[in-house]
Amino acid sequence: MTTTQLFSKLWNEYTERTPSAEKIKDLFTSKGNTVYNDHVAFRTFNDPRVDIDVLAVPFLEAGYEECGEYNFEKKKLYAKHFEHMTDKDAPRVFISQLLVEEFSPALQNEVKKMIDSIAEEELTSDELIFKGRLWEQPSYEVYSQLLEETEYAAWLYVNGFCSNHFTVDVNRLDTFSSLQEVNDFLKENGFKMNASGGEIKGTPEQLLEQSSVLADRIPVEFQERTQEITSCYYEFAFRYPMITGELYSGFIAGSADKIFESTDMRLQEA
Ligand code: OOG
Ligand code: NI
Repeated sequence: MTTTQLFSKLWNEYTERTPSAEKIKDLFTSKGNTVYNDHVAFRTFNDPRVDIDVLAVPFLEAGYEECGEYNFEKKKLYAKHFEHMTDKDAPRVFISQLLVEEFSPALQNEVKKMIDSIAEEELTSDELIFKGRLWEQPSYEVYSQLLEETEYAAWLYVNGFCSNHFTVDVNRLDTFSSLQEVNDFLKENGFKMNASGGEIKGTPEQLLEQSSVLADRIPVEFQERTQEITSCYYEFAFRYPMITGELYSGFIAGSADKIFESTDMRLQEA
């Protein structure tokens, strides 16, 4: 698959689960902007059958290379980011994985059950990123138990493998010149921002400012009952130039730590 095909397939599938993203993109377009993506992100477990390196395969095949790694000690996550070697318009890719062995035996067992139930042909398809949930209908009880230990695992249990957010490249918007302006515009239009750690994460000195809306909610049919659960969210990134004059291209772990919380059900009512 070419890079363009890859991201248009991901976008179609993402906006089905995240109608707010399509609405926000249309709002920007209607104001005269062309919307480019700064990056797209994925979540997974560190089991070698589905880890970062497995999810990265379609991107590596499309011409991406590994560019940075990040550790999240408190959330017990590890992440890598990838960039396209030649196509400067291709979005960065951010993939994180949960360090499963650092959690309770009960959680480790649930994760093992999820991955054990994925069919062999799915595991070897190089297309896990499009597949969503590949295990049995979730149980609300299991979901709640996972949520007590880590929101990340609970979210993955329900949503499976998918792009958990696209990110607007704010530098390339024509009618906005700062992230604050973008946030004000989103709030005027009724969208709720993730305020964990402040609405704008990062500073000009760190060369990257980020914000995101709270994740959409979609009805999930659990074994016990149907319940609304967070799906995915939309992010906004503004990058500053380094001394070389080129825009900073990495991520900031301290900011990412708070961006992860955009899917946290417990922020929704706050
Ligand atoms: C990723 C959160 C981190 C960023 O841009 O720093 C991130 C996630 O929610 O899976 O996207
Ligand atoms: Ni992001």
